[in-house]
Amino acid sequence: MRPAVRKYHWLMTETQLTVTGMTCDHCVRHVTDAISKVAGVHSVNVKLAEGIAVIESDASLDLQVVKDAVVAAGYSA
Ligand SMILES: [Cu+2]
Repeated sequence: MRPAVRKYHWLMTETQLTVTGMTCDHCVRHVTDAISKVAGVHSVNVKLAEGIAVIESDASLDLQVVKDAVVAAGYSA
């Protein structure tokens, strides 16, 4: 693995966001799609039972933009 790749990985940040209003896997897909489109997001794992989204992103992620995306999709964050 090249040094540039490792350095990139060190900058990754994991953020947990509480998401309310999800009732089924369809909702999970909506929220996942919405958060995935936010700049800086690398991966997102939405957990229906816990009502959270675990987001792996650049350190520069703007959490307010993520929350706005969730609200725009029809849920609350
Ligand atoms: Cu649903």
